[in-house]
Amino acid sequence: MHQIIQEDTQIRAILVGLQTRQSDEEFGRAMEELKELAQTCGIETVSTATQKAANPVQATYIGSGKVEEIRLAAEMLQAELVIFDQTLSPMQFRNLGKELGVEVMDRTGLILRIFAEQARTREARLQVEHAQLQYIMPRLAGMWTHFGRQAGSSGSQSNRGIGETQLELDRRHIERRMAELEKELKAVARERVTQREKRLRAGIPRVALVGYTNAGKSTIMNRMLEQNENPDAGKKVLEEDKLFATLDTTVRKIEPKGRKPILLSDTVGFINELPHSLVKAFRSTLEEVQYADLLVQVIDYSDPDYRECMRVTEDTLKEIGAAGIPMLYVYNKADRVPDLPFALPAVRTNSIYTCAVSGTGIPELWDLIEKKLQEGSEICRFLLPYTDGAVLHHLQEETEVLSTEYQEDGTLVEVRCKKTVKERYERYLLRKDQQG
Ligand SMILES: Nc1nc2c(ncn2[C@@H]2O[C@H](COP(=O)(O)OP(=O)(O)OP(=O)(O)O)[C@@H](O)[C@H]2O)c(=O)[nH]1
Ligand SMILES: [Mg+2]
Repeated sequence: MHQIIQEDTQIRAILVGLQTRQSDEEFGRAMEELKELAQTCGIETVSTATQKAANPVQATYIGSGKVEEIRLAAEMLQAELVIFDQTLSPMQFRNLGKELGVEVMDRTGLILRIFAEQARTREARLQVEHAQLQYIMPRLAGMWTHFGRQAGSSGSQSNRGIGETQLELDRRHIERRMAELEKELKAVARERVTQREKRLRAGIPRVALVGYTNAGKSTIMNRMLEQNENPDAGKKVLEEDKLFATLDTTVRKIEPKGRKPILLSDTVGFINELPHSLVKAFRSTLEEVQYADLLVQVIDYSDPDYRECMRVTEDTLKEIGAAGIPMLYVYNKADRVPDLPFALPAVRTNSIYTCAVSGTGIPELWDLIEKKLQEGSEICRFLLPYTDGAVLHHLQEETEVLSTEYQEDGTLVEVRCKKTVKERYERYLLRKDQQG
């Protein structure tokens, strides 16, 4: 077998930011995040260029003087790539590529590339490829790109200066591939729906970990898995100091000793201005969040910008139709905050401060989750006629049965259940005055 010895192939890039409405501080942080995104992709930042302007220039995003300055810098610093902080229009892409003479990328392209590199499961791969193709389509003419190759287009390097025929061929090729992907994605989503329905019927509450990327969601998932009565029941998930370490939703049943089981899911992290095509592509995996009984928002409390991250998380939740689900706040990485005025874990009604790496606060988080889940449910009594045996069976699967009594006119069951379940079985419900 051959072993391919790779040279150090870190790509050298110049980052470009245009400060329009943001404050200096906001802009600085956005540029810092851009650098981190590049680093996640194995791209080395050799220089950063910024400009202040009320609006982007329509043709080239930044002013022509700045373009020239960057072109010279790229030459001098031997940069092969220039990355822009905002999504460029297809025209800006084309023009900048021509004028700079090196590869051009924008923030969306960068995020898509990270997703492509990290995608592990078949579904994530399909979703990312679809989002990439959607992004490439209108930009085909101006790209000579890594994407072409990754996404299976026949374009790649040849995109530069190619004739219309080649472009047309590429376009048709991409359209065909996108249709194929959509078909496959539908099939995978159907499989997942069946699995979810099975779990739904089992009546186990579903809790989803959500939050900004790198906040510590997967670490918390792993600490909670360690509390499993049967440690083999839940394989660990990947936790890593990296943006978008998690792309796939993992659902695990956790049954800690002396506690009720829950279904816990770990999901993809959010980021400011997550490309829309990605949100759309990931919508089906994020359904686990949409159907959760409780959301646990994990926050990197050591990030000075954590409030902004919370805003982004909540906006994204709205976008995927998961607003209005009860939520707990976990202020994680509290160990990295100097001079905390309280001891860990400081438990509040709706929040807790944790250090997930050491496991500080995890048992208390369990307590909070249990309490919160109970809040959303109530104790009801149903009288089910013996002729409706199947209904009794469903009810037992969907609720937590507290007692069962066989009476003359049917089975009297007392259960703890969610409001939606109560409404569904309303006709069997015993009113308060019948409950004596
Ligand atoms: N100091 C400290 N580090 C932590 C804590 N929790 C997590 N980390 C570290 O933060 C990094 C990211 O953790 P993950 O659990 O992968 O974060 P995530 O939210 O799942 O991130 P994505 O999947 O990339 O969105 C890892 O290197 C963890 O070891 C904590 O409480 N304190
Ligand atoms: Mg993760």
